[in-house]
Amino acid sequence: DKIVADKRKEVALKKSIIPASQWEKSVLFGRDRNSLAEALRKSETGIIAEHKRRSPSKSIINQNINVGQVAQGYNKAGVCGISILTDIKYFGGSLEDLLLARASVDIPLLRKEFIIDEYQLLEAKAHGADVILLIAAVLTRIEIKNLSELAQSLDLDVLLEVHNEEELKKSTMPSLDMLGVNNRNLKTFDVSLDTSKELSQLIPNDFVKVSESGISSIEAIEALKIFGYKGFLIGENFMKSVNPGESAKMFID
Ligand code: IGP
Repeated sequence: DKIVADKRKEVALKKSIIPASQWEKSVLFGRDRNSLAEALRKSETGIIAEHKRRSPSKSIINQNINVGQVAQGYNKAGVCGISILTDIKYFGGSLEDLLLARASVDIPLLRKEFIIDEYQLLEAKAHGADVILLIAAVLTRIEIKNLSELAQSLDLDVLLEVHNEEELKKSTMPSLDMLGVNNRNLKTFDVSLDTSKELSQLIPNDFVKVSESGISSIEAIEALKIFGYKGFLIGENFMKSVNPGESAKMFID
């Protein structure tokens, strides 16, 4: 709740400094669709690797590496896509990180952010994102509909994140590409892969299923695949290493 309240203030301030019309101009020159959902459908490994310097649950993870190098390392390892945290206050990320990653690799990039406003979708597109995250816990069904439809019109893939059955029921709709189950409870920070396993059979098959957070072994991925998961979002386990790309490579080779 605190993160979302801060995010609303941040977006209001940004809008007063750089109007949406400014980003709309750069969106005109944006990239064609580069679908993460498609990449995951075709992939055997399905790794989405994350750039995350710190988090509210773990404080500092890795402050000392260059986002461009991390992105290149992940790309070389053969990941399907890269998630870039752009929240400054709680995760130490920025839109500049997204831009720097974009300049370094061509594979799908996810803007990892607490999205509450259409303005952030224009920003995402203008900074080279291919995919946006929508978190069901902080949005109403109508907000999810409006944001996901706008994202689709901008050629952005949509990953919708849920943590329980109620959020899943509320948010299933055709304008989503991927359904992500967050194994971390954002209110208590408890992590359990059982969350993905329990919710898997409730996710309609037309969505690519992604399991997010707390994944730290190949065995865990193999177990999740049995439940129909095609995508695995991994942050901390790679970022805590001095060479995140090398760590990701061990999950792929
Ligand atoms: C990665 P982990 O446990 O591998 O570092 O988790 C990712 O799933 C996590 O960073 C995340 C997240 C979020 C962060 C999932 N959903 C929403 C911020 C906001």
